[in-house]
Amino acid sequence: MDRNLALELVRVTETAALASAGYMGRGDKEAADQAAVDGMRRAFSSFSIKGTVVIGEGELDEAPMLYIGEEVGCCKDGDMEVDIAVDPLEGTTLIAKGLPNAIAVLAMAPKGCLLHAPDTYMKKIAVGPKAKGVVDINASVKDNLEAVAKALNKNIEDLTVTVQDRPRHDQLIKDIRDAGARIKLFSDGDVATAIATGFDETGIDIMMGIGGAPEGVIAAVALKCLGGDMQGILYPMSPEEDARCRAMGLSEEDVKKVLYLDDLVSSEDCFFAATGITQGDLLSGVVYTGNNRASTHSVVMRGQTGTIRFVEADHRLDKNDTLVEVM
Ligand code: VTB
Ligand code: MG
Ligand code: MG
Repeated sequence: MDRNLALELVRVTETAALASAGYMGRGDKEAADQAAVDGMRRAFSSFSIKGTVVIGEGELDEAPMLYIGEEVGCCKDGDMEVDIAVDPLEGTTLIAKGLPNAIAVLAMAPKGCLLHAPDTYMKKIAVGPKAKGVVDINASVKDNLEAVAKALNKNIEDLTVTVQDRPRHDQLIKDIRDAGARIKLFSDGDVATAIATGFDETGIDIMMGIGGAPEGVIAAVALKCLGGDMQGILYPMSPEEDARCRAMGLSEEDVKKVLYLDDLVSSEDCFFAATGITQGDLLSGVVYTGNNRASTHSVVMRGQTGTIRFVEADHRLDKNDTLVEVM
């Protein structure tokens, strides 16, 4: 894929972030989400790819935009066929309350290279590049923490594990505490915390726990670009979720299989982009700087070369056609 697509991708996540940031603290998850979806979709319309959404806002009947199967991009002859995974507002509750780590995010890979994850939960473990190859999602928490501590040349007591604050993680949290590691609980947004494992300055070494399967695939693309590691196991928690797995042709046995990084995203030729909406561990949020301006902070990664770019942008809200249209 053309390396110039990286900047195009950032435009898309920036637009989604700017479109939804105004809803911070309004307590209206749906409106913020809709604004992000509208912004992202409009930005896609001038992006020269032939893209198909494989992870999106849901099935056509429940999601009018960025639904699974929707074609995006203004494809011209010769444009590359790509699969796209989007979460225009990852962390709707976070923005509704003005809490940290809401991001606009998307991932892209050649056609057929992203796992078509059913809309169920997924058990996940993610680590940065220094701990690549040492974790095993089926090993005990203690064994994984020992292995990561060794790889990072730290004591277990110095490790920071990030876990979503949910009752389903009570045992996991207890096991991490018993092993002696530090924990950073987060209320929502495990894409942002998974990515944070790839950057020393966030102080986050491992992300563990059960979150969304679609979010798992998106995070996996980032970890692939970063040279980190991630494993997942689908984790349906209701009969409806079991049915979604069956509908995608997955048997009970298939569902239990460990999904390695290469199963989640099977090509190195992938891209990942995220823009902060609220202030986060890695990315700043949207800041309204006055005089119709707003600043954004994004990260864009390319798997082929491993280049990671941080993009700080200053936007004129009244001059950008796409934004004027969606805001
Ligand atoms: C997960 C997580 C997401 O929502 O999907 C979570 O991956 C849903 O978990 O990052 P609950 O049903 O327990 O709320 C997010 O936190 C936000 O989309
Ligand atoms: Mg979403
Ligand atoms: Mg989400």
